[in-house]
Amino acid sequence: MKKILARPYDFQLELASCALVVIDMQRDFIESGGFGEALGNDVSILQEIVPTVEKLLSLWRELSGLVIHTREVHLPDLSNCPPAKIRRGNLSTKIGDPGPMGRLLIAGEYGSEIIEPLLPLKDEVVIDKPGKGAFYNTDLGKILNEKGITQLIIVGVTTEVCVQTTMREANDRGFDCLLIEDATASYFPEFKKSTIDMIVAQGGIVGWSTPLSNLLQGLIN
Ligand code: C5J
Repeated sequence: MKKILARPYDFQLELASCALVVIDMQRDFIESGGFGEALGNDVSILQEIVPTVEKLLSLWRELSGLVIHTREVHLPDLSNCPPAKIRRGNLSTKIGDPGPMGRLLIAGEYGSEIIEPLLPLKDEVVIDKPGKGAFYNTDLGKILNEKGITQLIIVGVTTEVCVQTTMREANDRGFDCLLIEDATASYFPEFKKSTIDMIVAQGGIVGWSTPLSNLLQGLIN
């Protein structure tokens, strides 16, 4: 058991029961010309966390920890896309529309792929999810249970949408989640801060949060 300094109190990490979940580090959210930019966002703010996620990912691989990647993608005919996701916002550019990196958030398109520095290894699990949360309409829960995982280290984008939704879904399913603060980002820095505050409030009502430096420190002790 490794003691990790975290908010609201120390996280007791058990490597064999803990998976690293890397959420939606896809071109569509992080690079220019994707879904995130089509919604009017500045994607450079998400790019800032890439080196931190990369550092954690290589360390986790060295430790032989379980790595799970997720992608927010939909089938080309949109048959698995919750209809509200297409309707919502009355946007001029919607999921499935063509963009410079292919159709937005559609499986198989260039923009839907995970960015180069964080590409999954052959044996790593990649969960394609039609919802914001990674448990909704996916095999994630089954895979984690089969592998005896009870703790999740969570990183990725965006903090208040897919990261927070996944963390809440995981929490309700009994997983202890530790969010790595400098390995998650939002297009809205104030939303990131509020999300972290909400997660750790009331004794960790959703989970724990800490910077990567504390995780690294705890792992070497
Ligand atoms: C969003 C996500 N923000 N991965 N997706 O639509 O957070």
